[in-house]
Amino acid sequence: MKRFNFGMVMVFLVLFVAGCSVSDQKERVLIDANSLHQEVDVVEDIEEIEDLELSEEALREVERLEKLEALYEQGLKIANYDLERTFESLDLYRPLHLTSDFSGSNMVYIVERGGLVYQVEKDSGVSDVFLDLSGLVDSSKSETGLLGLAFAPNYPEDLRVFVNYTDSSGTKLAVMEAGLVNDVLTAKEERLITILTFEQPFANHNGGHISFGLDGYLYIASGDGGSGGDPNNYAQGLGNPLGKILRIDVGDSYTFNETQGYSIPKDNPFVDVEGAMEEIYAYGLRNPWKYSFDQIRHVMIAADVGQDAVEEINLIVAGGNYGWSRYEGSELYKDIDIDGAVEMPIYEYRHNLGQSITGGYTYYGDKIPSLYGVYVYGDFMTGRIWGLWINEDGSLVNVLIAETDMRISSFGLDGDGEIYVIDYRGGIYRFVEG
Ligand SMILES: [Ca+2]
Repeated sequence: MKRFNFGMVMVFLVLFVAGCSVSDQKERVLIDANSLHQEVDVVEDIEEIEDLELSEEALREVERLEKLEALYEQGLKIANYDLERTFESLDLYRPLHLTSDFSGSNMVYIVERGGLVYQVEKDSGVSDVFLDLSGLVDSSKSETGLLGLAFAPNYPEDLRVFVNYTDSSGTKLAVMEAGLVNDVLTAKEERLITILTFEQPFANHNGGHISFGLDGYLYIASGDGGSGGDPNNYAQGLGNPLGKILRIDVGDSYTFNETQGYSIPKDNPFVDVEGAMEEIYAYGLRNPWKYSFDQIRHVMIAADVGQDAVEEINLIVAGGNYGWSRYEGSELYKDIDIDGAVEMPIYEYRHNLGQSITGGYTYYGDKIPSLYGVYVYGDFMTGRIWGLWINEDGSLVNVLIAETDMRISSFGLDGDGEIYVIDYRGGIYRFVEG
């Protein structure tokens, strides 16, 4: 039986009680703060904590804290890596995303900018077309097309599939339901409903990554609208959706989208702020090209592509201003006045090492133990791949882990948390410890 860190559990329980909402009243009674210390005194291991009848959510949190403690105890262990081509029979054209439905299925989904999504059985490599939006999207410019894909958090009980794409009118976030076509579960364009749309003043910097957060809300990355240097200072404006991370609540059914579209999470940072779009979660970004949620550290990490000099990695917090276009990375770019404090990047590199950052994922899979807990990211232009380790005190270790000749358009996770590297020229790769 695993021993458990009482201090950590106590801190968590106190925080959990403090953070309870009205709907959590049952839990609040069960772990009433007055009796907390007595309860903790008798708890000896995780199994006994389960006997306290904590909610599933609370148990998951206790489990996470145990993993977090083990992660920092283990520390960083980098090895040598090779990259091995996979799914070679797939003839991909400009792939820019790979994801899973996270249902325990054996499938990964690969997104092409032109609008095709393939579902690939990850062990056999057998593939089908899952979705074809090539008739809808405009992929005629280098940064336009089908840019994001996310499955409902409890897929396939909830069969919704979300996409983010550009067409001639700008950015569209849309939803449809998957259904069986010739015995293959396939997303059906016919029932595609657009739930959010905004104009793109220029063809470049469309962001486009969409993903559900650990809170169940849908996050949407948007670029600053394009051109160069954000000529209209969109990223700093709270009245527009450009240069932002947006966060919306899409409910838990297709009917919700059909009738309500989406709603604003009550704790979005700009709710009831005059002149601000309530969808905004964070701002001051240039072209966030891939963000992800660290499942154990519980942080949101976004890479933001630089203009002329600096590529950056940011920890995204609610209401955070990430500085663009006054700052490029931590350097002054343009002398404009901006309000309030700026969240500077946690890490940045200059253009001698790379010219277009591609954000990745924190690895928690089984196959490459030396990458456990490491945030893996790369550069589209130079093909370099790095691992960033975040210590408990926030200090960082950044290690070059591979030099490739790829155009790295994305990283991706399958349902087991195994990581893939996507070469925009058509290849999918996996890490192998060398
Ligand atoms: Ca910034």
